Amino acid sequence: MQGWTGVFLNVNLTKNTAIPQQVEQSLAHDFLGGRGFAVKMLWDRLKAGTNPLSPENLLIFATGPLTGIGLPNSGKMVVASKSPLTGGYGDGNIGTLAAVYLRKAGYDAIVIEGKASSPVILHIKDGAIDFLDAREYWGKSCFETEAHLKQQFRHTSGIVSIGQAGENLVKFAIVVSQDGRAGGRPGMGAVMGSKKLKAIVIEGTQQIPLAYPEEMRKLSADGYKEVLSKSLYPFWKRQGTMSTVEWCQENSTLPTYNYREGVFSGAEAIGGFAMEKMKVGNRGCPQCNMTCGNIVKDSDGEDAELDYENVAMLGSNIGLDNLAEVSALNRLADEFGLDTISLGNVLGFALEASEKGLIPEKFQWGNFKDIKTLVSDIAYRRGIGKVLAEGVRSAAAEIGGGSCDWAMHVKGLEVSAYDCHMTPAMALAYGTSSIGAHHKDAWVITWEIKAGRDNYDSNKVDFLIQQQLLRGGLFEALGVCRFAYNSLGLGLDWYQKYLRAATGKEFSIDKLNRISDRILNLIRAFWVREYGEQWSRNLDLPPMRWFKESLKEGPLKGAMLDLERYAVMLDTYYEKRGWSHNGVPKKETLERLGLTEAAKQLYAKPLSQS
Ligand code: PTT
Ligand code: SF4
Repeated sequence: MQGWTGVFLNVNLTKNTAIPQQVEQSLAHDFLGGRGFAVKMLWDRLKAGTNPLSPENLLIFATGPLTGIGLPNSGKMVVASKSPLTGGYGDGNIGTLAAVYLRKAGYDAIVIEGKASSPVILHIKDGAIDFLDAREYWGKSCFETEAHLKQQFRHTSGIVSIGQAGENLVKFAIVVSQDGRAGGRPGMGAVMGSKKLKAIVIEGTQQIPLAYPEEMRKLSADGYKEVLSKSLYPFWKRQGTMSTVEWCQENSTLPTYNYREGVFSGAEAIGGFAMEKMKVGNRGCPQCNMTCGNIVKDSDGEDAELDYENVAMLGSNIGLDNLAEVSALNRLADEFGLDTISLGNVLGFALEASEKGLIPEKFQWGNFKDIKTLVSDIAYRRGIGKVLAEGVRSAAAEIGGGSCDWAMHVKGLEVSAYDCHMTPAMALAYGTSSIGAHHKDAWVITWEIKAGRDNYDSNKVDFLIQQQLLRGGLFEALGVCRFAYNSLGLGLDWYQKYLRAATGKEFSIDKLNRISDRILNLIRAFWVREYGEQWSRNLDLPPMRWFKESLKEGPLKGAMLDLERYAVMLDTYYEKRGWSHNGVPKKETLERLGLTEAAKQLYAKPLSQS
């Protein structure tokens, strides 16, 4: 099969087995790769109701047909599982040499089940698979683990690992690579920890099968040149995603004091231009010439990586306006393997709970020393850290006092770094995202602000769906980073050309949209299957704070979302997706997309379509 290696590696950590599985061509053509492969495996192989931290759960690393073939931004893969944080479908996208070497080792994906009896490292070198004793690594940070493994396995290996947070089953533990690439927000690191899998080391020496290798070489060289020629390139290299701090501040969308406000008095001090003064270098994913990770010296004098989400969540959202200290928290999160977005949320939640007297601990906004200690307490599940390690949904259920209104999550996944008091389409993007409140599937906020903020019209729904198909569907399946497309303006036709050279097949936009629609519908079906009787359209609501408490500061003072208008927008969204009033894909929708097995299972017993 051209474009794909055509092989998945099925690993069982209980039995110490690794068995290659041939992939049918139809699976590759219908689901492309990445998220598509992941959800298909989870749907087909995971029994509904499986405990996410049990040996039976699957942990999947899946590449796409463009991963690792030398194209711009092609060092990415998806890490997916049933999420211990949300109980639904969970995944993340990580840039790492491990993605490149996985393909060169001859695999499109690794599907891991079981649980090792003691800590283990999975070592893949082409067809040779080893399970190595990892007891000496258990308890070490992601940085220490990777540094040691690099010495042992030369520099021609790709490594992903978990830190102490994953080992201690913190529900928002993430998988880390290369000291700052991080993927799997909804607790993929905890799933890895539950399997006692400390790290995966991959070495690969084979050619990835391509339909037109010569054409691909030329396209690749041209693609790199095209990226360099983009007018936004020089500024991107200077700031990466960091200029979003200033943009959010100007537009009252910078999460501040646990999303109470959209503007922060210390925004300038943590913004892109402040970062530039501290910057000592760039870091990023393999096969990328627009690397976006900004390296600065943190308050301990150590290298730390800054991206927008990290800075907003560990800066304005917790009232911290010292960028060197924000960087130190970010580095700590990378070492422990904690997702920075969820971390900034649980910290903001704890600070507010303390302020309101709902917990006995005394915390103050922006108090770096105490917050730093609290981060360690979360990673090691000590004291109040134990409650927070479960995420804000669970913490709110435990402490009560009306805190569920300001526990900022959707379906259990904490909200990314955009305040939505006055951006209903972005709120709907969070509400209907495939993993909970993440911005990956549809970042519609800049478009929405230009289109008019206080309107809930159906053109917003159309734009949202189009973005979900492109970003949440296509780019999560291709195995490439989306930044060249959405931040520098590399046209979609480039990806169609890449796909043709890789697979020998033509992929029209309609065909790609249909594949994306299939993937996103199967993800939704997975959520419905897992939640069963608990499934409800209320799960597609953003946090109540945005409906109940208006902004108190800034140019949008007084603004908040309107629940009734949001509900109408949600109805329109469901209708356009072919979903029921309850947000469930209709039988005919699943069948139209060729998901007949899913339709059969979901509608095996009468299911309310109303
Ligand atoms: C992603 C989420 C993001 S989204 C950020 S910053 W962003 C946070 N980064 C973290 C980090 O760093 N350390 C840490 N301990 N936790 C972190 N959690 C947060 O994770 C990342 C880039 C970014 S930076 C973004 S938007 C784009 N995301 C892509 C995507 O989702 N798909 C795709 N095809 N291409 C993408 N390109 C960009 O990749 P999750 P990375 Mg990430 C320090 O993991 O779970 O998807 O959540 O992968 O290799 O670090 O690249 O302003
Ligand atoms: Fe990775 Fe950034 Fe390059 Fe994308 S632009 S591939 S996230 S370094």
